[in-house]
Amino acid sequence: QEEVSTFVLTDDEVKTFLPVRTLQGHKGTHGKGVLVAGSTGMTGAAILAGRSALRSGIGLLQIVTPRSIASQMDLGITEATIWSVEGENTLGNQAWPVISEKCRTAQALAIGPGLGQNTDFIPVLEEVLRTIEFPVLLDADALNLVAQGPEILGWRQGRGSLIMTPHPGEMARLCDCSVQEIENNRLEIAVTKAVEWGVVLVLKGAVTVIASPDGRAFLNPTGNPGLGTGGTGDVLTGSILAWLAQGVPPLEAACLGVYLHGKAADELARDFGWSGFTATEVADQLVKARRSLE
Ligand code: NPW
Ligand code: AMP
Ligand code: MG
Repeated sequence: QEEVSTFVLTDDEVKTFLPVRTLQGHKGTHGKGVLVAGSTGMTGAAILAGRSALRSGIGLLQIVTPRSIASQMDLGITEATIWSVEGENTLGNQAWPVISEKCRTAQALAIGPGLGQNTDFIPVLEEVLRTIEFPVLLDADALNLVAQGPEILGWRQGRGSLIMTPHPGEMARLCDCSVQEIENNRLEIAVTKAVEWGVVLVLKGAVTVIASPDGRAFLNPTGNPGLGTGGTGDVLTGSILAWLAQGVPPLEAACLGVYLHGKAADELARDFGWSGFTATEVADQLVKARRSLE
């Protein structure tokens, strides 16, 4: 059995991943990201991811969401533009033309928070994997749809990079095994799958593992059990999307997102302890967590 090279993230290392701003920078140079998220009953997941992307400094955010929740999204996230897709309460194959159009001028794409699991969306995921040349992040229900046929990940080979952010439940579905098997062998499974699928794999949990397709693994020392509350994973997705859009390379963007997300929660824990802060507060704290590294 080969030994895995592991590294523990530190303030000093992670701060070197932060993008540098110039005096001339504007919303056009601070990164344009597309977020595909939300369905009836899960508007919150899309709003949380969007809010977090803004708190992580994205220049322009475009959200693709079903018509059924578009007006709620418009009110729930003032700064983003909302692009609605006709059809059901959950995005299906009609989403592709809208996503493809919005991606023409973007630098990063994230799909999944509160997406729902309409199997008509699977062909859209195939198109995304096959044709989008910049970094793509898959989370939540996008991962649950991939789990129905993980061979579609093969479409990505030789194209832009792919980042996946499963929690242990989603990872168990992707690997067709139990949550216990994942938890008993987190590091090795994360690295094996990152290499096999050729992706940056973020296996979330009490010590999140960020595994690189080259076989290295980074362990995240920040964060606390207060993060065990609805919506915090959606916040992580929005933050990584923003770092990708700002031009941070995929592995570094994943490390930066995970580290700052945990650091934000640790700062909240100073006031509140390990419970009772919300995903919205974690998103809003991200900006101070970043500031503390500069
Ligand atoms: P168990 O119970 O231990 O066997 P799901 P979801 C496991 C959206 N959201 N360690 C655990 O399994 C998301 O974006 C919307 C160990 C648990 O039962 C998705 O689109 C919100 N096990 C959708 O909801 C706010 C762990 O996984 C199961 C684990 C469904 O996502 C909430 C749960 O996972 C939510 O973000 C851990 N650390 N973590 C909104 N306001 O709109 C998870 N598990 O079934 O994939 O459900 O994560 O809630
Ligand atoms: P999700 O299940 O997708 O909402 O994601 C939950 C988020 O909370 C992930 O970023 C996890 O790493 C984080 N998290 C959950 N429980 C803990 C814990 N006990 N310690 C540190 N982070 C946690
Ligand atoms: Mg989640």
